[in-house]
Amino acid sequence: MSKRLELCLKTDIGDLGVMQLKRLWSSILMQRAGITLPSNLDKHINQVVLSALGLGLHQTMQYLFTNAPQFDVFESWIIKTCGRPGPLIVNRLNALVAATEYPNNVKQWLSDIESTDSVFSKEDLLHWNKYGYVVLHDAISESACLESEKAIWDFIGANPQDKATWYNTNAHGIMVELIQHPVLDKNRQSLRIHKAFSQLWETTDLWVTADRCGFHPPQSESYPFPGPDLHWDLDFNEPLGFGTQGILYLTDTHAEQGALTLVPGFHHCLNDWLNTLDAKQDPQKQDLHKLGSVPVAGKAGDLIIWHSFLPHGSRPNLANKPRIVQYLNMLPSIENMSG
Ligand SMILES: O=C(O)CCC(=O)C(=O)O
Repeated sequence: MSKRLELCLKTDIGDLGVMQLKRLWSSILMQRAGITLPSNLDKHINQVVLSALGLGLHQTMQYLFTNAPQFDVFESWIIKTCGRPGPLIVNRLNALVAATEYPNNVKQWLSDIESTDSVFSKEDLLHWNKYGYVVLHDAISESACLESEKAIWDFIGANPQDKATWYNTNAHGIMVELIQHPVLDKNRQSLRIHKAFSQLWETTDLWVTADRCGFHPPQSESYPFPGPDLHWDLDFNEPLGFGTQGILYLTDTHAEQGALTLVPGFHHCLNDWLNTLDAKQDPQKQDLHKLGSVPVAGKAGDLIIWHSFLPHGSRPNLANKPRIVQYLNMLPSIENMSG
């Protein structure tokens, strides 16, 4: 094997000084060359590193698989795509990877978040426990909603006043591959949102993901609902641990405007329900609406966070305006494997 195709150490670094990044790069190039590695190798920490840098998972995989760059070229691509990571991020990531104590600036930052007021009330948390989802109102300001919405219209090259431009955009189904944008980053850095997730995860030591956006125009005869319908983003061949997912409505969203749809309370039933299926029945291919799906309407600025055990998806948009969203989630530093 050439030197280039060896799995790097987690402590190997390049110009950005970020541990684990070179190992991630080497593992992808090895897989590209047909070398089999354990399917879950470094899965969680790799996701944390990419999130910390502000890179999408799919975006990065696609770049590496297509270009098979040298490591220094990969780092230049990162700088061009989302900028050079600041010292707080690099220090925090490296302490995590090396399993050393966080430096004081990181500890102080986390403790400042810890000491801010709760954003979810007792009732909100009871709702979360019972139904497996909760809505954070005013997660971002009205102006942030408007700016984010505009960024999405501009990216897809469509005009809010001209319905004819809402279709045949560069969206993939209802997904828009816009990840790096100052206003989207600002939303991701919201203290209120960080506090919300930390109340659910019971830790402030979380990393915000760099997710894409969504543009979901009304369906028509020539544009049927492209999905996604109810599903899980879980790998049922692996042990299932607690996880969250989130969607930030950037415009008011009515129930029948393609609202997020989920099966409330199913986080309490998933394991028992899976045990009722025989080995040939794929959980993802069952009639999940029969389990009791409901749409969750919301206002611009509402962030809906749900337990990843809930079947969830969008629904047909029967209104006359598109649904416009930013996907936004947080991950813990250390993977939590208790359901
Ligand atoms: O866009 C939606 O309403 C559903 C999102 C979804 O299915 C997902 O995040 O996995």
